[in-house]
Amino acid sequence: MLAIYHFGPVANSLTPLLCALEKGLEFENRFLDSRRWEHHEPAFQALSPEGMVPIVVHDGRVVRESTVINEYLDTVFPELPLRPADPWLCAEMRVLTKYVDEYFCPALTVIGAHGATPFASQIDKQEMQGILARMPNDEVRKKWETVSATGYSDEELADARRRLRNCIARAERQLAHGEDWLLGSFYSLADIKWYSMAPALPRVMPDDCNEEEAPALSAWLARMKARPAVRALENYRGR
Ligand SMILES: N[C@@H](CCC(=O)N[C@@H](CS)C(=O)NCC(=O)O)C(=O)O
Repeated sequence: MLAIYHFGPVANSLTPLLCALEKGLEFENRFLDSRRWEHHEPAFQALSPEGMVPIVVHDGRVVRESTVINEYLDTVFPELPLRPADPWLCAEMRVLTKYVDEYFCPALTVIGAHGATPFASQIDKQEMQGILARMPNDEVRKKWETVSATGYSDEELADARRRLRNCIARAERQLAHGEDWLLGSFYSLADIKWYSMAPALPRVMPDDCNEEEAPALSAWLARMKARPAVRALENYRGR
């Protein structure tokens, strides 16, 4: 039995959902409503002690970390492989997924979390203290402390945007080969990982991520959106 716990088809949660859909896997949809703080409930934190999504439970064992989860799924369910057989290409793929984990995701998180300021800042202060106290991960708690107070500063937002401009440039360079996918003709876990973040770019960076300024990335986004598995993600916005 395979179950995917997620916040819906966005950001890190999208990663295992899209992998499972691409591979045609059957899985239980365990949607958690982040706005109701369902990921802080004891039953979920028994599976995910950091109180974070996504996780998968496979045959009674928990796998955490979206990039690790996808490599696990591709190993355990080897049909329709999403990692290239060539070791060098596979190393390139892992450089691309690592970049998202270490650089792209943290930068986008600042902008995304800042966007939640209107939601978080209207929560009663005392209630928010209780919510913050239940957050086991210090970085996540610090983020919500910031967002429930003032949000991020102009300097922090500008720095996040600088990093996102680098991500756009990185994608343009990667796609300069002119083929369909990040590694060339082979659709891989790198495409899935980048797609967990990249759809936000035209919205949050409209001057930098558009067909004129970032033609290769824009065309790749359009190709991704046309994939049946990507379209099927819409079915996972709730329970
Ligand atoms: N490195 C982790 C990051 C997971 C992560 O940041 N998850 C976010 C959602 S995208 C989360 O659970 N946040 C909890 C919160 O904001 O309260 C992964 O790739 O799985």
